[in-house]
Amino acid sequence: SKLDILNMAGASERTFIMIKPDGVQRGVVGDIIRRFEQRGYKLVALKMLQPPKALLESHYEEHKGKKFYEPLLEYIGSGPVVATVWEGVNVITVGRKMLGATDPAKSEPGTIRGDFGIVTGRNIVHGSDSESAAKREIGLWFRPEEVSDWKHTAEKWIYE
Ligand code: IDP
Repeated sequence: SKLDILNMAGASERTFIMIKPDGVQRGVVGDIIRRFEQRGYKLVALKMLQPPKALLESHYEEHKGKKFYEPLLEYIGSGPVVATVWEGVNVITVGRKMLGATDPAKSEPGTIRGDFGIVTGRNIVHGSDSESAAKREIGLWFRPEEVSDWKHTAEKWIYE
């Protein structure tokens, strides 16, 4: 129906969520993935990798020259990360809410950073902050064939 189409609008929105090396070391990879799955979002790409420096330089290019830039590259490059792409209505905005504020001290309990982090320099997880950032970041971290198109059988129980 028309309503179904309306309520499904934006269902193909995608965001890039990365579990940082501290999230991996702290053993919260499964918890973070579980939160997005249980919310109803669809996992369309997932890999663990040791991020190459050039990739991190591109990913964080907007922060080049800031005082936290070098420590940031060292932190994210210090161990494997888990890179994921999630799909669903408003996933970019809702994903950022699920992450919490950049500074875990300002993140509400119940958010990922508010539950697992204390300081900005070890804030567990990354999430795209806009549509253009999401497109750019997904393209940086994944080849097109690494992103799966699949149908959620529960879709009609997640969307009206
Ligand atoms: P975001 O990750 O919430 O989008 P940004 O301002 O884009 O926040 O910063 C990117 C990342 O850089 C943060 O998640 C954090 O890891 C790191 N960062 C930002 N500001 C600081 C700082 O003042 N000290 C240490 N690390 C910082």
